[in-house]
Amino acid sequence: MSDTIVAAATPPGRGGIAIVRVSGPATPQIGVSVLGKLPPPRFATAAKFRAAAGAVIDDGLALYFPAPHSYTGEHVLELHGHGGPVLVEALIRRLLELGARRAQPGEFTQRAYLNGKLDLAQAEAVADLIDAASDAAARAARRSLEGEFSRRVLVLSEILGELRADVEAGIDFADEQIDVLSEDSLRVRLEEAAAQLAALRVASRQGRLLTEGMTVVIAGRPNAGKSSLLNRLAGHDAAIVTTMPGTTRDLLRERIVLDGMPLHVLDTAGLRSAGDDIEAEGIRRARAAMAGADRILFVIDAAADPAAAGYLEERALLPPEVPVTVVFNKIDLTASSAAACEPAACEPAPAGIATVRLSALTGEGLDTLATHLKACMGFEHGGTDALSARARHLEALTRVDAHLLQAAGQLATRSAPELLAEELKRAQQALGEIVGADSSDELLGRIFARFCIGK
Ligand SMILES: Nc1nc2c(ncn2[C@@H]2O[C@H](COP(=O)(O)OP(=O)(O)OP(=O)(O)O)[C@@H](O)[C@H]2O)c(=O)[nH]1
Ligand SMILES: [Mg+2]
Repeated sequence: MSDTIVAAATPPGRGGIAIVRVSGPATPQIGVSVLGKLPPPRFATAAKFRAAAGAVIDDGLALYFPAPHSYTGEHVLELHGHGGPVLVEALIRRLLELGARRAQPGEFTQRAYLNGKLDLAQAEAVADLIDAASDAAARAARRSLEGEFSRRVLVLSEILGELRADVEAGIDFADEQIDVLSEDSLRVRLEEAAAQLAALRVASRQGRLLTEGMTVVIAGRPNAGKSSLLNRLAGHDAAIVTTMPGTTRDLLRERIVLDGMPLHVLDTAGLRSAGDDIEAEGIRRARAAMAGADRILFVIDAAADPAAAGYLEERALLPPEVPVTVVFNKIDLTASSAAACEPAACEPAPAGIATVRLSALTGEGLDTLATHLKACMGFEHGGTDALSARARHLEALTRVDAHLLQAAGQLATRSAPELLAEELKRAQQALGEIVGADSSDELLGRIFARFCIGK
């Protein structure tokens, strides 16, 4: 089907060893030409890598993996040579001369996917594993790569498939007065599927936070210390801080890695009735940012507003589905510091809301905030349940959820079984997109372009 591709599998630059990898139908001939003969399958064999005229380009180990027992499912040859960029390039040029072409980013993994070695979610997990910025993210990626995510998607799809088959059988035998929709077992099975979906969504949402990073929006009244908190988290003066309320007008984004945990932190304009059009636009942007956040840090000036009235007034206007942590800032100005704060002596925390007390000025309490954010991401437990997942997976799962809700509604109102079957079918299709049951070239292009060359 395909060309034979070549790329360095190790990163560019100097190193102990560099690995050049070849995959495709012409691999055996290319191997013979460059090595003299093919090494026995899967045995590391010392060899000289030769130019056309017989001169030695480099020497090292050669490994041959005949199809289909290789990473890509094709014939693969790995040449392990000395880790010098000039040697690597000379070797690649020699392999190009023998008929290979340079691989595109992710092309080895794309071939593994096309040859059925991995499904799409697993292929994406390969990239997540390579990009993992923390142990927890790496563990989540490994679990997805091993197929746990895909397995759970497929199990769910099977359950829905069986349900649909039963509903459709009911349609076919409608003459015989079997009222499928009245059957309690259908409802129970649908509920069971919905419960499995809910668990899968939790695990993958957590995985996405670990790999793509949690988006945290800092919001609150003017002058509460939002920009000071951003600067403290970023470790540099990203935002302008002044004593004047209304200093921040626009959104400010910082990408921060907190103990290996990726965070996208957004500073926003203080929420109040705007003084002018610029501020009004800033506040509109602040609200839009909050709606797209994984968590809102609502900053309170603990000295000026110990009862968090600013939050309580604003509460009804915050996006209802986004969790909030109320951050009492400026505790250096209050009598009780974070450490000395007895729960009973603290300001009454708004009921049911997580609170953290800190001083953006002195840095006190920042570690508590970090621990809190890590706990929110499931980072503390090493993300033991997390499955690395992408935004596109979550979006598909959300659609599955919507179809199951529709299906449950149809079951409850005993509407036409055809409608119920259709919802189940659409739910299954959305699940299929995750593992790549029928994925478009455009989607594949987008996914694999994000890989490094040589993977
Ligand atoms: N004492 C003390 N002052 C602080 C603390 N955090 C911020 N400030 C001061 O509070 C004032 C406002 O801080 P900013 O960070 O600009 O507040 P903001 O919430 O971004 O304000 P706007 O952008 O106007 O909405 C500045 O004078 C800061 O130095 C703190 O923890 N302790
Ligand atoms: Mg500000």
